[in-house]
Amino acid sequence: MPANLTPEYKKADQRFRAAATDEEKMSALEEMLRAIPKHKGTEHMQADIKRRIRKLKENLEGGGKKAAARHVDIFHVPKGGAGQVALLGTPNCGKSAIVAALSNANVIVADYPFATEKPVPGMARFEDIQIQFVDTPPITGDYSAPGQINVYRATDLIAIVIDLSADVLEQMEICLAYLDSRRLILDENAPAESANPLGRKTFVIATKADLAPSGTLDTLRELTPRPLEFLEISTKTGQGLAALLLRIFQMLDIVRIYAKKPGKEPDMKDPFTLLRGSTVTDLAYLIHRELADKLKAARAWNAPNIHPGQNVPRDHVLEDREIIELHFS
Ligand SMILES: Nc1nc2c(ncn2[C@@H]2O[C@H](COP(=O)(O)OP(=O)(O)O)[C@@H](O)[C@H]2O)c(=O)[nH]1
Ligand SMILES: [Mg+2]
Repeated sequence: MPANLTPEYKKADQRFRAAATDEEKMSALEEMLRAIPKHKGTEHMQADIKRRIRKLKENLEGGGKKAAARHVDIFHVPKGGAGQVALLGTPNCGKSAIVAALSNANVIVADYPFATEKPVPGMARFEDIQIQFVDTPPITGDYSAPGQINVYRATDLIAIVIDLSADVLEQMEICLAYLDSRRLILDENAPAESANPLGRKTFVIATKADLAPSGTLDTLRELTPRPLEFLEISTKTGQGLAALLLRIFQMLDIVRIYAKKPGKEPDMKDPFTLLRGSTVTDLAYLIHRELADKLKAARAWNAPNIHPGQNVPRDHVLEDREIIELHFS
């Protein structure tokens, strides 16, 4: 039975992953528990959420003593932009070159391994939004930095980076073993009983296409024991970079909404981004928590099946590129 998770649940789940403090985590977990559809198919997930709430409570209650010893987690990358993609790969596979090619982040691209020691975020522009890429230290068959897993747990998308000019099957095996052993791969088609609440959407960036012996990607695709999507690029020639950003935008499953004040032109430069399935109420909440309760009416433009400027109800589901005018009491 599929879990049929609602946008409310997914939103709370995103809040949980973005949470920087235990208090924020607690509030998000409680919301997840409220929003999760209650049926047999989600019992496993409900139990998992309850277990995490219990553990967090213990932390919070014991917090008085431990507070002074709180350490800085260099693997906590604050989220920015409309969504985050964390790279995963073996040494020298080309992770830093990807972040360097797509953003102005100050990453080190080097032909020696382990040049990247901690995660470095960089912002890439896609049309009128920013997507955050996180460059990471490499993993090998027997080593990964201890805190690195937190980057992947908290991110929106995991990109396995494979160097097409090296041993592709070995790299894939190392990356999949890393993710599998930490239950990080999300199989969206899995039945809810075996659904993995810690899983993240994962895809593959096959890079250094300019150096790849012909047929390498086909072999990799055939021999990868998972239904992963492969995107082929070269940071040297620029091949595939635009397509990569477009697919990432689609995988993030977000909509861009332009807000408009009554009687004013809409702000077309800086859209709000929300998860697909979000409503007018969600937009109001995002703009201003306190004002959301005072939302009286809304009008929409640029929406399918809606006349320009037509009134829409609070539960109107937003589509990408809609313009919304909110009226508060
Ligand atoms: N020809 C070619 N070389 C690349 C490409 N991407 C990265 N490199 C080279 O591969 C080496 C390792 O790249 P880097 O991004 O530092 O790898 P990382 O260890 O995964 O961060 C560097 O010498 C890069 O110049 C590519 O698309 N084509
Ligand atoms: Mg690097």
